[in-house]
Amino acid sequence: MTSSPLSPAARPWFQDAVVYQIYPRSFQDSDGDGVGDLRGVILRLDYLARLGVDVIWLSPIFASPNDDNGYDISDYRAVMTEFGTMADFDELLAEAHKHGLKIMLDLVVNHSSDEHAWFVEARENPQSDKRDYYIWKPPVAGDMPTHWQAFFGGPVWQLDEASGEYYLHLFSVKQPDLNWENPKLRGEVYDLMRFWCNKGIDGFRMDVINLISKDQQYPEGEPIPGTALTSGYPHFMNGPRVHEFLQEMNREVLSRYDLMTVGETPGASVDDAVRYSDPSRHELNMVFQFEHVGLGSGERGKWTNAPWTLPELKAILSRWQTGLHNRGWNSLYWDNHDQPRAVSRFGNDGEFRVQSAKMLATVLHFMQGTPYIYQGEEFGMTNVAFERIGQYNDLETLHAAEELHELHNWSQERVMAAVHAMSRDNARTPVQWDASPNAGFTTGKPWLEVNPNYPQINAEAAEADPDSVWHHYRRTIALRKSLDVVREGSYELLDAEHPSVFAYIRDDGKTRLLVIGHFSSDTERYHLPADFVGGEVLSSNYPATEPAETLMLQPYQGLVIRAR
Ligand code: ISL
Repeated sequence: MTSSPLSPAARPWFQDAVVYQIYPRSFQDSDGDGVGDLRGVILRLDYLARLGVDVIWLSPIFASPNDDNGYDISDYRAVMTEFGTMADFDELLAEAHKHGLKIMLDLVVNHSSDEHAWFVEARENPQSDKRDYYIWKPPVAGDMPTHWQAFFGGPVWQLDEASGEYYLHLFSVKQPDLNWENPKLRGEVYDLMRFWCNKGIDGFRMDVINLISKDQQYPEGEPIPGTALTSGYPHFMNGPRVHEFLQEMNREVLSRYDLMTVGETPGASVDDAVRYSDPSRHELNMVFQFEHVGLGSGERGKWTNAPWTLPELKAILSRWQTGLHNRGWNSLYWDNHDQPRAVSRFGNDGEFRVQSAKMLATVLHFMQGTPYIYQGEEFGMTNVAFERIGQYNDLETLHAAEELHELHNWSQERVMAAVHAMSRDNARTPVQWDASPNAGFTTGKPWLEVNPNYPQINAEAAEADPDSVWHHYRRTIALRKSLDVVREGSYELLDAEHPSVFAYIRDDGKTRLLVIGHFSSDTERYHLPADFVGGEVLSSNYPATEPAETLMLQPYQGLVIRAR
């Protein structure tokens, strides 16, 4: 790949795009059933256009029994009944395009639902050609083929009594893995992708796409302490044929349309990401890496929620910045539907909620890559702390709460503290649109309770306040687009070991930017590099800061300074 900047015409549009993720179930309900829907998204297109984003990524909208809220698909060519009809989708796509917004769909093809017609037939009739669309294994010495642990707890193998064979499910029992070794199955996937491409969609986010190729030996994994299970990660993450499959998908589908693609790739290293996103390899545009959101993981995975330090966070993000520069392309995110709210996790959602949410936006959006904003992040939505586990919905949370208590003897208090910090439902409480009942999300009973802080924290109030997190996001989006250096420039981390200041320089030979994020509720003296003294402040979350030799950084201050 060339290191010289491409002319604007030759530049792929994904490099200039800002993506906004919608989790449709929690976004906007239009018909009072308590579940967000496609017509609800149409109602909010003006809002998204005002914010200035370019692309909407819709979490799965397809027919699903909702074991995992749409990440278990029973018909890839139908819209989930609760979300509306195909006519609603067509209208949404047309209306989005009129608003200058592109639509990216969520492609979930590592697994389907066990209620998909393919799996129903495969299970009922082992002789059918659908049997081999999934992964079946006979018992080994009367036991399951391996003891790999599923992402949502328990083993990955489920015994099918009728045939005496096990099927593989890396996620829930209701999410059987598809067998990518079977060329006919791959052909089915490419067909369903074409179905949506022919409607005119603009891209795919690909769910756990780096798990589709399994080590065909199915070796046993490393034991997981305190359980009878093992970790199978090395045997299915970035597996032996994954690049071959993606190149085939690219030839068959992606290269034939004007699409943006991002692969979700837990466990991918920088080098893996280069292999996925180097344009000359014809696979994907970019991937979601997991290292920074994995901070604090421990013996019980994310639930361990151990303390992390700023130098660790800086080291990770900086390694991705320099590692992909001129070799691939980064995606930039703090938040999504699987993660706790960024302002609660990386910022301060109490006294400094507004300042820290703005600072986090600044630190992320001036890096090289395509930024992703998760619904509600743009006005600083926070984690929720429901009192009872029964108020939670997410299957991962519910499985974990049970396992941590019953298998690992965690007290209920400890379990609830972990749930409050890490549950995926932190991201899934309904979007807080205004101060009316249920935050304007629904006129009915919301499927998941609204965060009780909605009278203070909501989109309407944020849009009305020029000093809000929302306006900071709007200005940040516009500012980064006006600066070529954000897209093209090199990245240099300053003061790697500084415990509370995240500072880096972007430089494209014409413009030098200094980006500073202060991760602390104290003040801090910080010395500016000489060429930024007297420079121009392009963005700040505090009033008038003069770039003097020594800056007195305010709590959670975020700044962008252009060199003289
Ligand atoms: O959510 C996680 C950690 O809390 C991850 O383990 C997550 O399951 C993993 O990143 C894969 O996520 C994707 O696939 C899952 C689905 O539940 C997630 O919502 C999706 O983003 C299975 O389809």
